[in-house]
Amino acid sequence: MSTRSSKGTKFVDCDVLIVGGGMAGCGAAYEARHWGRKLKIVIVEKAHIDRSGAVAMGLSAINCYMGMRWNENTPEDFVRYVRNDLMGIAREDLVYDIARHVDSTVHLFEEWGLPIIYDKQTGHYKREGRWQILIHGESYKPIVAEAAKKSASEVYNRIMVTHLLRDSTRKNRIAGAAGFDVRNGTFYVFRARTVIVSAGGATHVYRPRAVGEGAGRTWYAPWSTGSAYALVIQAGAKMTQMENRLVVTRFKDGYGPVGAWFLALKAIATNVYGEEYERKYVEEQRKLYGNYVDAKPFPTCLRNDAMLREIRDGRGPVLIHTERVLDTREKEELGWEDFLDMTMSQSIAWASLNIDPKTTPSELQTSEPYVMGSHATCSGAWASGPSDISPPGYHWGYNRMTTVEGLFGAGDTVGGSAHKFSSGSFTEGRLAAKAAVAFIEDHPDERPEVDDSYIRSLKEEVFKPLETFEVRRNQIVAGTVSPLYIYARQGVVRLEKIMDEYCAGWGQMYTTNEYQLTRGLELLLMLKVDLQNLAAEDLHQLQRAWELHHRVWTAEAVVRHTLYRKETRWPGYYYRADYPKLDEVNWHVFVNSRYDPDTQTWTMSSEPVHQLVP
Ligand code: SFD
Ligand code: AMP
Repeated sequence: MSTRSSKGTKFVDCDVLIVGGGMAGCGAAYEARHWGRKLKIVIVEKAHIDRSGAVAMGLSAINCYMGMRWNENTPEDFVRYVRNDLMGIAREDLVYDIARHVDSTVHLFEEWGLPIIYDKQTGHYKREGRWQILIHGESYKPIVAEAAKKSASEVYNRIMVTHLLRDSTRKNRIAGAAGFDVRNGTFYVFRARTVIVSAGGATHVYRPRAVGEGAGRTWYAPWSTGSAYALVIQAGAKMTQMENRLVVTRFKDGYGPVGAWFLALKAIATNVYGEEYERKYVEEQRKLYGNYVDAKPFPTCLRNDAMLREIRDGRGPVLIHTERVLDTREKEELGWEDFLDMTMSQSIAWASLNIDPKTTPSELQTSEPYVMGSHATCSGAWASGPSDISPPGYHWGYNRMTTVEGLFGAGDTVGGSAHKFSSGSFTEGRLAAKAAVAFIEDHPDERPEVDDSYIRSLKEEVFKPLETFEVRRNQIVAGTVSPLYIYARQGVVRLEKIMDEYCAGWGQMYTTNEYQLTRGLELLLMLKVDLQNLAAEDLHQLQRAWELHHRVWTAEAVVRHTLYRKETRWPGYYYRADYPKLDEVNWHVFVNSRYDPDTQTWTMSSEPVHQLVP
């Protein structure tokens, strides 16, 4: 190995390893310490835990709060909401489990110093909508991280985890994780008795609306790179709902979220002729997608669908009438703070485009697809549910354990249960950690077994892009063009093009068919071959290279799932043009997949959807 890649190797042994110190990871550390007072709990985070993950910039609302102490909602109400919003398909055991615990999480946040806004008249938290409460959330992440730092035995910042470690003696048992320090290139091997993956969702799998110099601007964090999915897939965990990618309606160009505007400020959206369009297509939608059109609130994907119909018919852009609702100082402040706390780019877009929201409506636009398990979609690992409520098939011993023994997930990592948001993700981290501690107590003598030869070959693989650059750089044709290698940036652009054009990106109005998906999969597999020739000129580019690997694994799962589900279940997220209807008879099921790391083959299956709440 060259001098560039031959930095030292550090070994860390621990009981609970948390991969990703975002919302779910912080929740996991906090709860693991509560139940496992003497355990060694380690967080490994690729950025810095104080400002990492989707909440790095702050948030202006907590979107999952029941309000049970004021009898505002019950967990059953929440399950019905999530089920309807997901067009009938939800792991109700997982959703219920979050709902019954999430309020206690929010109360902890308040105790730790997060300013939550109160309604002066009721004395309750001020509601944005039925499930959402308003916060002054610029410092949300550092506040939550402080509790996690106090709970963890050690926090390793700036270490990107590239691989999970499988136990060398017990098949299907996790043994830890490996990665590298993005600042000094040290190779890290974490040997762990249990691993909780909480590494967030995925952006830049699809071509973003913002390109060129604006490419870093996406709604979900550009540093959410699909690690959660790639890591657990390659460890052999079963996945679910990877086809259920998220398309969100956002303020154009700045990607400002719409929730506060629709729910708290009661803004309306119209087509360019001033016509309200949201319910205009209900009867046509009913013919295609059934009685889900009667759900209240109107499902997120159907709202997107109505908007896309307007745009397809040339009545776009759709406009949100901010100018009709900012009639008091208080409302104006709420509107600006919504973006300044959470999506500053939107305020900057307004300023730079000469838009004053008090006088001018703003254009709305549907985003590029993201892969997530915590917003209005639920891609991720197929996880065991809680023993008291999960029916057979949904429960195999430990809450939030994947199908790999000792490997748990939380937040965006876990599939089947949408609408967790920040508070639900933290809560799910807590649930996973409690179960991980129980797993350790039930297996007191099990220690991870990892072969030295496995570690050596992994290290070589991780640093290979640096080696490739060093050895082949003299043969550059011009600029960044080389016949012998590709850079991460070139690879990500190629990935985004494939996914946009073949797997229902915005460039195809979110539409695809079997031919396109089959061809898209072929192109992805060719890209995977070329990834063997990724080159990185420094550690920053090495991180980009591994982020690309993770995005490509995520994309492959998305394509395979989309190919398998022969219906259009979530119009507005994507359309299977060859199966344009929702098919309740054959496809009211979860679509699951498993990649077998030993044979390197994928198996697709479907699992029943059990309705638990009437
Ligand atoms: O309105 C590795 N979200 C909102 N949630 C709310 O509750 N209220 C809102 O107002 C929200 N809005 C919103 C939201 C997100 C964003 C980006 C915007 C607006 C602009 C959603 C929540 O933020 C989201 O649901 C949770 O954060 C999900 O939690 P989690 O833990 O699953 O993901 P994370 O927080 O991103 O953390 C992941 C961590 O993993 C690290 N990581 N570490 C080591 N090795 C690797 N290979 C790694 N890969 C990733 C990351 O650095 C990160 O720390 S609204 O628009 O919906
Ligand atoms: P967003 O700002 O789009 O991320 O949404 C924040 C929260 O508000 C999420 O819980 C959304 O499901 C919800 N939401 C946003 N817009 C609407 C709407 N028009 N009707 C009902 N719920 C909405």
